[in-house]
Amino acid sequence: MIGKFISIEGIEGAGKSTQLAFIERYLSQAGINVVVTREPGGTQLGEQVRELLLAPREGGMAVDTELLLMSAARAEHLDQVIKPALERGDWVLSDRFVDATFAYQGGGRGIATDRIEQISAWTLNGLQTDTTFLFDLPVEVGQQRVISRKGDIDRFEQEKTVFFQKIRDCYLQRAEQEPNRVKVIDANKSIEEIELQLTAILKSLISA
Ligand code: Z5A
Repeated sequence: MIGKFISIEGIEGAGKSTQLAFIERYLSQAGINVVVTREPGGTQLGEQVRELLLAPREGGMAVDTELLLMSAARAEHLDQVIKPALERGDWVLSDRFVDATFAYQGGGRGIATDRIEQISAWTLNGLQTDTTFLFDLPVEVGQQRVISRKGDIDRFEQEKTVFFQKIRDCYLQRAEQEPNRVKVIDANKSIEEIELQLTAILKSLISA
């Protein structure tokens, strides 16, 4: 595989979608073919699974069901989109990938890390992102941004502050464990300041 694989992570309202467009533009201007995608989703089947996962539902969803549906959507995404793109030499830019499973289903829902490691080893089969941008900011700031934005609230956005605090902690722990792969971006800054942080990392990724 010769393309590079980038994912963007963070709690809700961290500004991932906003900066995804900037990263795509930056890479395209550098002459790189970039495939922009997202999880859960990215394929026809994956988008259907996304709808199941995000729709608010009375009685909730068993945490193992949530983990397995996220993983099933990922298996399809890898097979149909990510691996073919990397094999062509394109770069892949995904709004969330496996770190979200460790943070949300592990940190947030409390599923044991070794269980998530097992299913991830099966699904990923050795593939991992080259770089993951972790957009970090206080939970309350992210929540405020989501409230200010108009639109329906999904099943995850209905969760309380403590849930997102556990997710943030888990993400930061992963960044500490894998500093070469997971790059922490201070997302509690202006859009322009965040772009500067991203540019520095993107430059070194392109020249690597
Ligand atoms: N999930 C999971 O549990 N397990 C998994 O394995 C995977 C996912 C893959 C869907 O994700 C849900 O799936 C997600 C985790 C779960 N649930 N949650 N929460 P998603 O990525 O589609 O949904 P999201 O995280 O809720 O996205 P979001 O709320 O749209 O956040 P965002 O993309 O990071 O933020 P944004 O839309 O770019 O910005 C939010 C607002 O802030 C918007 O009005 C912007 O204009 C504004 N903004 C952006 N940047 C700034 C700055 N710098 N300053 C001020 N205002 C800003």
